Amino acid sequence: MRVFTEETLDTETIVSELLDGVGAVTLRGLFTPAEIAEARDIVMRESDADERGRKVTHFQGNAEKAGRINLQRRVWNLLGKGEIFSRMAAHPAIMKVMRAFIGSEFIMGSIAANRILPGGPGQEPHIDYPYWDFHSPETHPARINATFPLNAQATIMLDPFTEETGATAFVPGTQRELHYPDESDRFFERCERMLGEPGDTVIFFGAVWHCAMPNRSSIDRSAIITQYLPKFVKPMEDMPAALPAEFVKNASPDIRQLLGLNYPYPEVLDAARGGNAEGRDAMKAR
Ligand SMILES: O=C(O)CCC(=O)C(=O)O
Ligand SMILES: [Fe+2]
Repeated sequence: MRVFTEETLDTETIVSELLDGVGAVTLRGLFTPAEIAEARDIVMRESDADERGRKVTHFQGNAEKAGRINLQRRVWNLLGKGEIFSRMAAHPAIMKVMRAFIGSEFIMGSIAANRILPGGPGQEPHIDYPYWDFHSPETHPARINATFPLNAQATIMLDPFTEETGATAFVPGTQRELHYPDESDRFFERCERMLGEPGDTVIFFGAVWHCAMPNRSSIDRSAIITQYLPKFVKPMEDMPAALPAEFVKNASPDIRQLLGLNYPYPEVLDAARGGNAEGRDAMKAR
């Protein structure tokens, strides 16, 4: 995986790496140790309080069957749980990459933490929202494909991501052919790992086959997992509904964009302000 810093950030190369290359890149040095420690403290506190692992999670069917789902815990709605998460979501380097990859008016579909406790289980190999149910391709449009992206993921590591701790596994290049991996794809024989240190940020196209892996170490493995989407894709989390009204009212322009507030549809058009609202002239007036 190629590594970029804010100084060497080259969005053209990153876009082609995500679409035509391995499907993932590392951004290094975006966050200070103090910022990572602050985020980690909140994630640990919130997930310690969820001892039974009662929050909804995804791609954990086997762990649920085995009664081990509490060793992998999610913390949802992070924007409401600390200002640090707004800073992470709207980091200028991440914003720059996302604008180039999924369009300047992109939104955020979800921001959550994924903590895998020592002994915790891995996930089913999968692809991410909105492709996450592509195991049933007939529910998607004819000829849908991955020549252009409908998703981008950012994983901000809060702990060392090693083979032992359960660093995310992925099969390089598999984003090029839109396909939900199955047994015959031999995912676990072919996969590589998204390795890194606390503070490293992996940006990947969610169409690449991937999954969290079991944590065989004695330390926790947590990350902030943010999903970014083109402006017209229905987000996974209803963030404006989950956040306090005050938060939404006082949100910065970048956070407003990420919350989808710049793109007002669906709207009750029968009750909307009259006059012309779309078209080149309307754009100019905005
Ligand atoms: O935590 C990880 O390593 C990956 C999580 C993931 O891919 C997901 O939940 O969709
Ligand atoms: Fe995923």
